[in-house]
Amino acid sequence: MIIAPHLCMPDADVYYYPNWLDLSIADDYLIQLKTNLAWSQDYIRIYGKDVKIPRLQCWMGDADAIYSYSGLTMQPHAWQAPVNQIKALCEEAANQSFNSVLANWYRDGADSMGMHSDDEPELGVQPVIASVTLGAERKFIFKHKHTGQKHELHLSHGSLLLMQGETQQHWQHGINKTKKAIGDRVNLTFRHIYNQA
Ligand SMILES: O=C(O)CCC(=O)C(=O)O
Ligand SMILES: [Mn+2]
Repeated sequence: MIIAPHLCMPDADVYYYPNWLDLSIADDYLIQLKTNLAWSQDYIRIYGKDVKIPRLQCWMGDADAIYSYSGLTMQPHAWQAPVNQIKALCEEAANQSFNSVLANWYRDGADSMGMHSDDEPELGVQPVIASVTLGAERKFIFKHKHTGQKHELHLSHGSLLLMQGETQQHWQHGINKTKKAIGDRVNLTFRHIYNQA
């Protein structure tokens, strides 16, 4: 089956490229990222309570790319290979420059990401977000903020998901926990932060 890269979703502009990376290169990237990134398990504030986020993460970028969400302010780690190599590939695919990336490590099916939009003010009005998957396939759920319409995708090893235009304004996205015995997954979401000094 051939999957068209542009997804058929109203009020959105989303492209999905499975097999975007050569699989042996994607295997190498996965090992390098798990070994070399400064992973931490951070806390966010939800309804006045500090809650451990259900995954590991690492914020990387230009020195002034500071990002805040849910009460957590992240200072960037300096760019390192192979993240900057993957960034260059994403910039070519998206035809846009990125100055930061949020790396997420889902250790198993118990790790997840709640439904949200990447719509913080520092991401600009119509953010372009390039999201690369390495490792276990996970179900990625889109939900329309007004109609409740859902669109599900299975993000595969070496794939690229591009979200742009009005997507963040009208849709939320997230990754649910699963009881299936699955391996781990590293995701890189490249962004451009505009609140630079
Ligand atoms: O892991 C994913 O595919 C989603 C990551 C995400 O939505 C984010 O970092 O904002
Ligand atoms: Mn997101």
